[in-house]
Amino acid sequence: AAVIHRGDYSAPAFWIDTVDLSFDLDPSKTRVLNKMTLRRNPDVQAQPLRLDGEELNLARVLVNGQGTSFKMDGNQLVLENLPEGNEPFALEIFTTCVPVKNTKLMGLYVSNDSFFTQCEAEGFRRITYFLDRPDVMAMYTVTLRADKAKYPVLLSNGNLVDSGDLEDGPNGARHFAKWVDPHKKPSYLFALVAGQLVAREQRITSRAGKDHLLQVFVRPGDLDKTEHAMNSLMASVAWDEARFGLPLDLERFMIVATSDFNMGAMENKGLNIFNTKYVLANQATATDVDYANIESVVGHEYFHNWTGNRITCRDWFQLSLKEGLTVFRDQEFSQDLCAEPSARAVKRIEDVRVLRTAQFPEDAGPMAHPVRPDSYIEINNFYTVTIYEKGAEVVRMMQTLTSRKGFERGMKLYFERFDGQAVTCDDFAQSIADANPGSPLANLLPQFKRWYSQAGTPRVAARAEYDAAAQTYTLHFNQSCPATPGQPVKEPLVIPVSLGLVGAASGAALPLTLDGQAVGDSHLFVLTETSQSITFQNVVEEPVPSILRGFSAPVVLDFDYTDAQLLALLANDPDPFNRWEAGQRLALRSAINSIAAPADSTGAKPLNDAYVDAMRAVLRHPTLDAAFKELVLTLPSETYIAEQLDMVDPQRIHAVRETMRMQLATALHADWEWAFTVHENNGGYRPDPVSSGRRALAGMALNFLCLAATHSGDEIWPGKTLQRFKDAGNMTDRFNALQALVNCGHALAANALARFHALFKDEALVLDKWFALQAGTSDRGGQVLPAVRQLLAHPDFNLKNPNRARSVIFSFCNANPGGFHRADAAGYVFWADRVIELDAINPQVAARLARALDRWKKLAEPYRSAAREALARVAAKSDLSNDVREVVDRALA
Ligand code: DPP
Ligand code: ZN
Repeated sequence: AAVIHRGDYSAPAFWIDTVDLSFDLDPSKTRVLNKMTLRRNPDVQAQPLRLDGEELNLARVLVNGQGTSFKMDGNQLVLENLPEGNEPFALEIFTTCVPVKNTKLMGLYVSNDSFFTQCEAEGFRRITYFLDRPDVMAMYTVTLRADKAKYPVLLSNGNLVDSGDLEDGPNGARHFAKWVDPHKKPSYLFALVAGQLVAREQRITSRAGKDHLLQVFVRPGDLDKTEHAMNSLMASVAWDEARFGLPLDLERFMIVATSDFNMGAMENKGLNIFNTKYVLANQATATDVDYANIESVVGHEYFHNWTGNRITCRDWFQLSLKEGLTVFRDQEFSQDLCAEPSARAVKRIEDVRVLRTAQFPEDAGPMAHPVRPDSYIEINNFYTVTIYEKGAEVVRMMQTLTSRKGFERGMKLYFERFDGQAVTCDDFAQSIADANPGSPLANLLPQFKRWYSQAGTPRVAARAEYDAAAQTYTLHFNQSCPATPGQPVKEPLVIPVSLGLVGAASGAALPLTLDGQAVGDSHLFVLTETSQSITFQNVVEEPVPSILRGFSAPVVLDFDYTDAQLLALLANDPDPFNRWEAGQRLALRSAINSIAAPADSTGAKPLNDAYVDAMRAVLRHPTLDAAFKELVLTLPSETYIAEQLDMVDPQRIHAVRETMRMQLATALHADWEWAFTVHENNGGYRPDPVSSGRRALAGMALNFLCLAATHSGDEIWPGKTLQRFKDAGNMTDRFNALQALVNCGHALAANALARFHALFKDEALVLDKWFALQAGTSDRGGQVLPAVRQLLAHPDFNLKNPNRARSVIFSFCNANPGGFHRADAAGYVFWADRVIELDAINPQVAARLARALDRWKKLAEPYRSAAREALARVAAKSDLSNDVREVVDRALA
C-alpha cells in the first residue's frame, strides 16, 4: 500500500461548486445520480480530472449532457477530454451500490432496516465518484426517494425544501424528500438517513434572537432515553455562544442515533449521526459515566459545527486542527458546566488519566506520530489519542500561554481570517499568537509549534536547592524527549510549568517572590531551554515543590520526592491535580518496588502504613468531595504501571496490584463500611457531578467490601451487595453492585449476572455492559479467556456490530492485561484469530484491535516471543486491509 506524505500536498486541479445528488434507496441496489458543476482551478497546471470511487458500479458519465470517454486507474475514474478554459461545466455520474452488503460501515449502509452514512474520512467515495478530499467544498442539494412504509423519515444536511408522494413502485407507495444545505462543505460532512425513526423536538431561541429546531431521532421505543441528549445539545448551543460568541448557523439541527457505528459520533453538517451509546440514557439503563460521556460527545460534535465544519482541514494531516481543538472545547464545556470548582478539578484529573494511560503508551510505541503527522498509509488509523487528546493539550497550552481571554481573542481572529476555508494547524496557531502580541506564545511561536511536529512524550527532570540562610529556593529543570520512529533527534519544546511551594512543616501555601516581586502563590514558569533554573526569594521554610499544577503540559515529570514530601502534598497542596498526583506517585512507587522484589517475597505487603493511613484520611476527610476521594483511592492502572517499567511482566503487575487492592480492602475495612453507609442513599436520581461522585464512592466501597469478604469468608457484605443489586433504583448503583460481586469472583455473581441479562435482554447497550463486565473482570488463574470464548458463542453476540464486538473482544484484549497476557500464549492466539476474522468484516474496527499488542517489545519472556509470533501470523496474511497491515507492520518493524 502507498505511503501518503504531508509534504506532497498540492491543491486540487478542479473545484466542485455544486452537487445535486438523487438517491433511489434500496438495500440491495441503491441508485445514485450525481450532477456536479466543476471548473478548473486556475492556479494549478491543466491536468485530467481524477475522481475517487470505491466499490461502485458505474453506469453513465455525461459532460455537459453528452457522453464522454473515460478510463479507470485503480479506484479512480479519469476524465481527460474536458472543456478547456475556466468556464464551469456540468458533470453527471450515475452509479449504484449495495448498502446491505456494506459491513465496513463506511459510505452508505443498512442498520436495523434503516439507511445511514459515514463519510469521514474517505467514505463519500463509496457513495459516488468525487474529489473526496476536505479542501474541495461544495454546495449540496440532495433528493431522497424510498419506500414510504419502510422509510417514512428521509433526512439529509440542511433544510427540507420539498417532500411528497411519488408514483407507487413495484413494492408499494414511495415518497421523496429534498434537502438543501445552505453552507458549502467538504464531502466528508455529507450525510443521509432513511428509516423508521421518531424524534424528540425542541424549539430554541438564540441570544441573538434567532429561532432553531433541535431534533434527536431514535428508533420507536427509545424516545424515553433522549432527554439527556437534548439537554446536552441545548447546553452546548448556549455555551458556544456565551464562551466563544459562536451561534448556531442552521435553522434545524438534527442528531440521529444508530446502533451500528464505528466511531462515537460524527459531526455531519446539521445532521450529526451518533452511536446509540452516546445518545440513549435513562436512569434505569445508563450509568453516571454514560451520562457524562453523552454530555461531552454531544458537545464535541456540536462544537465541530464551527471548529471543523465552518473552518475545516486542508488535508488529513491537519486532522488535529479540528479534533484537538474540539476535544479542548468539549473538555472546557464539561468543566464550565460544573457548579463546583472541585468538580472541575475532577474532570481535569479524568482527562489526564486518559491521556497518560492511552496516549503516552501510543507516543512511546510503534504507532507514535506527531500531532500533525508527516505520513500515513491508512488515514483511519490516525484518529488517535495523539491527534485528539495530545492535540487538545497543545491547544490548552496555547490558552495557558495567552490566558483565557487571550485565547478567546485568538479564536475570534481565527474565524475572521478563515471562516469558510480549509486550513492548516499553522494557520490556527498563527491566529492565536497574532491576537496576543507580547504573550509567551507569540514570542515563542516557531519553537512552540514543535509540539505539532515532534512525536514522543517529553520528560522534565527537576531538582531543588534550598538555602535556608539566604531563604532562596532554586528549581533546576532539564527537558528531553525520547526518539520515536523516524525522529531520532528532538529539539527543546516550550513547556509551561505551573508551580507553587508548600511548606514542608507547616503545610501552608507559601507566597512566591521572584526578582523581588511578590507573584502570588502560583507561578507559570515557561521552560524553553534544555536546562533552565528559577530561584524564589524570601522562602521562609523548606518547601515541597508542587510542579506542573493542573498538568500544565503533557510531559512526564521526574522529581525525586521523598515519601514524606508526597504525603505533605497529598495532605496540603491547594492544587487538586497535584494532590491527586502525589497519591498516585506513592502508590506507583510501592507497586514498582514490589514488582522488583524477589518473587518469593510476594507475601510482603506492598503498601506501607503511612500510605494506608493517608488513604484513610482522604476517605474520611470532612470537606473533600466524594468524586475526588474516589479518584485518589483508585490505584494506578496495570497499563499505567507497565508504562513505567523497562521490562513488563503483566502477570507480576497484575498480582502486585491485586495484592495492593486486597490490602486497601482489609486495612480500611471499617472505613469502607463507613463510606458505604454514608454515601449509599442519594435521594432521587440526578446525574450531576456531586451525586455521581457519591455513587462512585459507594460503589468503590462495595467493591472493596466484597473483595475483603473473599479473604475473611464474610457473607454479610456479598449478601447486602446482592440485595442492593436487586433493589437499585438506577443503573449506576445496580451495575456497581453487580461489578462488586463479579470482580471478587463471589458465588452470588452467577445468579446476579443471569438476573441482569433477563432484566435487560432487549436493551442492547445494557447487554454490552453485561458482556464487557465479564470479559474485563479481574483474572484469577486464567478463568477469563474460557469465559470470553463462551461469550462469543452466546446468542446475543454479534461480531458485525462494533459495540458488541468491542464489549467482548476489546474489553478482554485491550483492557484486561491480567487476563490477556497469558504464559500459555492463548490470549495472543485468540487475539490473532479475532483480528483476522474482523478484518474481513470491518477493517477499521479490526485495526483498533490490532493495536492491543503495540507494546509487545517491552514484554518479558515468554510473553514477548509469543506476542511476536501472533503478530507475525497476522502479518503473514496476504489479503489484509491497509488498516491492519499498517498497524502490524509497524509493530514488527
Ligand atoms: N466522529 C469523529 C469525531 O467527532 C470524527 N470527526 O471526533
Ligand atoms: Zn471530533
